[in-house]
Amino acid sequence: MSDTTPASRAQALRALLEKYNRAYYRDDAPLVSDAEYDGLFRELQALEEAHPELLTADSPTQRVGAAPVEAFEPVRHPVPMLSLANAFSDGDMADFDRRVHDRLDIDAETAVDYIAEPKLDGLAVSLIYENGVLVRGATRGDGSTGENITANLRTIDDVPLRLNTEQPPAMLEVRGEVFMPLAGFHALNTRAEKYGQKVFANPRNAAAGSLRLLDSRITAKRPLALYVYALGQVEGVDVPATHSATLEWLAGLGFPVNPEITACHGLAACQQAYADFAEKRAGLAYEIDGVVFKVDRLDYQADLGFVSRAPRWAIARKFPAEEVPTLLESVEFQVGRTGALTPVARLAPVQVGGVVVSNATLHNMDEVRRKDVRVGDTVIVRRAGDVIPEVARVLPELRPDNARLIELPQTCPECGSKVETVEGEAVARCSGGLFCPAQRKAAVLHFASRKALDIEGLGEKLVAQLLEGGLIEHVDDLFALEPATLARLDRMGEKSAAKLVAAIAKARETSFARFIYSLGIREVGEATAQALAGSFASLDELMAADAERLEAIQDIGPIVAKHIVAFFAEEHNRRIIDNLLEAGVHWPDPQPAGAGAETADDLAGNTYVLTGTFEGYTRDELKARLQVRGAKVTGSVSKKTTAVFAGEAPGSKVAKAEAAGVPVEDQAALFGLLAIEEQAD
Ligand code: 9MJ
Repeated sequence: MSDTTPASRAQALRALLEKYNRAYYRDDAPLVSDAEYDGLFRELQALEEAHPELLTADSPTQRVGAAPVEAFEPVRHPVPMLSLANAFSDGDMADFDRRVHDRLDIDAETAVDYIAEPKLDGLAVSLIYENGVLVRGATRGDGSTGENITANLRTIDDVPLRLNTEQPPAMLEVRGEVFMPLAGFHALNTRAEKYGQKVFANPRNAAAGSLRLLDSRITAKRPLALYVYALGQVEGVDVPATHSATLEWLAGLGFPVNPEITACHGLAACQQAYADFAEKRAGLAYEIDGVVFKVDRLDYQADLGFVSRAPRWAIARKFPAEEVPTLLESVEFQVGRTGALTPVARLAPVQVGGVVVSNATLHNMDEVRRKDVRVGDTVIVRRAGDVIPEVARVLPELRPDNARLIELPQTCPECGSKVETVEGEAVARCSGGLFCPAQRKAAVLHFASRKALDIEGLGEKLVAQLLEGGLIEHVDDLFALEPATLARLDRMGEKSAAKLVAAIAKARETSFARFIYSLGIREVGEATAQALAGSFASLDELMAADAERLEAIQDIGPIVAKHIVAFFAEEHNRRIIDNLLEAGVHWPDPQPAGAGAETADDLAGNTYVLTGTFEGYTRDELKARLQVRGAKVTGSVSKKTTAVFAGEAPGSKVAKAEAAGVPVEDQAALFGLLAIEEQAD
């Protein structure tokens, strides 16, 4: 696929990582996220491990950081300031714990005590106190030589200028992280924007940039904070026997120690602490990018020692990266329900946001061209939260000579029909309509999906078998399926066949809105289907509506109206609808006009949050019902939230609402508002 050799790849990676390093360390202006850097760094490390002849002395893998800039005086660290090895999974943590046991010769059943610390994303600093007085403050630099930034560090309120003790040690070096809490960061950027000054990309840059200003009067105005977490060189005092006792001792001397730090007895407690911090993360006043675990006993730490870049007694468990580089191996075009062709990237599998991703959407050809994506490229894959993975951008520096342009096929890859593109529209479509098996399959899957008729067990493989075997042609044929016919299918026993038939039978009883949604009319999503169901007394009335009548409904514009009219004008669609009704698909009569105020804007100006599960309705359905009436429904609680509706097993949003003084209401209140009768079953 690519004429990249390991040697040329290693060289390209080294050059790119050097460039990123300079931007990060020297200019405080990172070009890429840490996760992106880490991904490329690990690729280079793996290449060098597999091909040791490729390793060069100046490879970025052989260095801790970058050389210091010249403006500040270089200072040598009496004890090297090392970085931390990373863990990305429970498995990595278990390996770490096992290595600790093995090296210390502790049997597997005996739990080791660890300390879990939020991993701050700021700038590591060293503070040296002679006879209790701050004499020098420095950055980490490359680990052995940093920059003397004493004047700047003195301006930070959290940095003690004198130790809080009558008997100070002759020499005490304390290490920690200077960071910028989020509130200060946002305020700083707001002000910078107002005065046309430099806006920082993230709190880490802002902290680093502020600490390395040549004029400490400006640093003094920056909202910087400090948490300490380690000792360096110490003379003239006995230090405590454990890391936790050291932190307490440091707190007593006047240093700020993060109150979130917790003790973990054994591996399982560490895994739990990680999960707890992941949950807490969004509520913290500062950014963290993981959790650092340290062996508590300092004698154990001394026995464990160091390996190349990092101590063996500590590990940083990183939160899953949401943007990661990987190789784009090929592109295929997927045909959707409406015939739309979506370019899908087939990728070398990578962990993104905690799951393995090997496919990502490229959206459409306009996006492919705008991002200049080519087969053979190293691309950045992004997956934030629950969203589907996408190719965010390309790393052009790593493009091999034989990278291939991506071209839209002239004919549908599924049915061979002509592919049509409409001037001014990004989407290309297969013109085959329901002749195209991919469109038919997608239509059946949509009909059976959770938000439509919700037929449990009718998945992709089964639908493909039903269509290919000629057992169904369209959605209405589902209701005629017999258990005996189904039982003959691959991987389908009598029991599961009977279950599927029962699930199909159950789907006959539905709601007007779900039925409209299930038809798969272009541009008619759940909210539009709800709006339509609320605006028409019957299906006949909806089917007879012209564009003008439809456009009178809130949120329905001329394009959607046109698609609706065209759908019901199609003879074939009317026949399928007749067949569905004949097969017994039904729903309760709509509310008498006026009762539900369905099309009124009576909830405009209100913002609601839904959490937990509600009887008989998905959160999306309820959200649509609120939206139709003008309300806003959001995913997170803020002071602007009118109320939080909490169903069964609600999440942390209830606590957030209570803390913010936002009213919390129950299912009955929500159903009352929406005029939904609570069901007896
Ligand atoms: C951060 N960044 O929060 C360490 N760190 O300990 C914490 N970094 C560290 N500890 C030894 N909490 C080397 C680095």
